[in-house]
Amino acid sequence: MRTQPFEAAIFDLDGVIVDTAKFHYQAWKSLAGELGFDFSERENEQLKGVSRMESLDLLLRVGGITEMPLTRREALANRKNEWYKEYLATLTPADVLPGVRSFLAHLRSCGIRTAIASASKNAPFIMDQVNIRPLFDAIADGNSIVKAKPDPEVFLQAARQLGVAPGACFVFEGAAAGVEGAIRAGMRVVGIGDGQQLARAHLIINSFQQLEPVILLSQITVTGDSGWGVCLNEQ
Ligand code: B16
Repeated sequence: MRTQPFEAAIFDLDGVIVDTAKFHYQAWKSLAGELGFDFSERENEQLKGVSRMESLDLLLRVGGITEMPLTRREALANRKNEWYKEYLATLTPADVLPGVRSFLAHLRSCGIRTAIASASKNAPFIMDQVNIRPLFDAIADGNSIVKAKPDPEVFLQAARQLGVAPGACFVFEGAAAGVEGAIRAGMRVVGIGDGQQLARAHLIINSFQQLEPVILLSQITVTGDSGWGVCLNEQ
């Protein structure tokens, strides 16, 4: 059994650092209402981590709308984003999820580099609202990538900015699309949240309060010479 060197931690933003997932849902639900159909929380799960325009297409599919000109779709996506930004404007530093700040501070005190990997174009605004920029060495987000999760681009870009090899990165993800993207990037993934949705993650925890960073990381060991057979340590 061998342990991979661990040099960097890459974090999803929405639903992992701040619970903006609920704001996305409220804004998409309002848009669905205007278009004349209902949109459930279960249906919203598939939108998590994917880009704004792909989210709109998924929403329209729920409403049985398959054909719509691009200009109209862009107008709808902008409308949703305006509502979403109104919610974001209410965020304060107190909205950072429990345990996140101390987890990040602990990692950084151990010399671990940290980055955000988010599909969101609103990531810089959210980070400023809750004042977490000083906790990160790099930001890869929806403004700098072409392909959204589950493509690995955002994770690879974050690792490149940090100057760390993908295999030395841990990703902390709250969405299935992100877990998939991180795996494709050749990184180890800790899923934060629903075990069923995040089943492909190497380890799943409920929140950063659940485990001390050192204990968490000592529990993850990589086995074998090929692939990522991550398992919980016996001891
Ligand atoms: P925006 P993440 C993702 O952020 C969200 O999970 C996803 O629901 C959203 O559609 C996407 O960002 C784009 O966000 O509309 O703000 O550009 O989870 O990758 O941090």
